[in-house]
Amino acid sequence: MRGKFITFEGIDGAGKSSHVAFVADFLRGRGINVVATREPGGTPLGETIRNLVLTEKMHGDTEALLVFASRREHVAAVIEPALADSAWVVCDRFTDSTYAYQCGGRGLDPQRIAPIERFVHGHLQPDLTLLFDAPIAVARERLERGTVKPDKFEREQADFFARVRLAYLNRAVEFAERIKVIDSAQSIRTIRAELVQHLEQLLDSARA
Ligand code: Z5A
Repeated sequence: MRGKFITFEGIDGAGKSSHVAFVADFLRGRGINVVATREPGGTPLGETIRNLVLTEKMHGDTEALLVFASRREHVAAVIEPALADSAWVVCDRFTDSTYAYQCGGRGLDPQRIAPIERFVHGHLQPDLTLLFDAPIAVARERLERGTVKPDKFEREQADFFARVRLAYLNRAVEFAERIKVIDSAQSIRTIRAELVQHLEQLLDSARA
């Protein structure tokens, strides 16, 4: 049976990456073969593109095309083969990030992105997207606590993140069946309990 595709989304510092390993371990505990990966990245070529996107100044269109180039390689080399092999794929960011960051944040017209999305993965959409949502101030405070040097996106101003957050929340309304909004200002323990509920539902649907 084909595996399931779960994606994690949210503004920088919302806390999504903290939960990727938890979700992967939970599913492994249920006997599922899990591939945990990320975007941009997930392949050697994708990681090279990630480095460019996170460090180089570039036009918003170039940024969008690069993340989709990384994604095309990722879908072909990692995601599709894993799903076909019955593994579940847990992916830190996917195309919702492009609509949120490049369209919401940078102002690209989503109608220009949609044909590229169809070209790159028209046949594939996540089965479940966990959107970690927190007020900008909470996310900023968490990022500032970290010791890693901020990347190009993390150096953006609060209004950029406000637009990214709004774009995410609008997509959650548009794709309410797929995108589940998690209030990530809550404690990690409370969030994990909520994640387990969503995963149990997906496991039920996989068994049905
Ligand atoms: N990007 C794009 O522009 N277009 C695209 O199509 C794609 C990506 C795919 C890299 O992503 C960048 O690529 C991204 C957008 C762009 N922007 N940036 N930067 P990334 O996922 O690698 O980068 P990130 O969003 O900055 O991820 P992150 O650093 O892993 O942050 P996070 O996942 O939101 O948070 P975290 O690391 O899990 O947690 C941050 C801190 O908060 C950490 O100390 C935790 O211990 C703490 N934390 C987390 N949750 C809690 C709770 N609930 N309570 C208290 N403290 C918490």
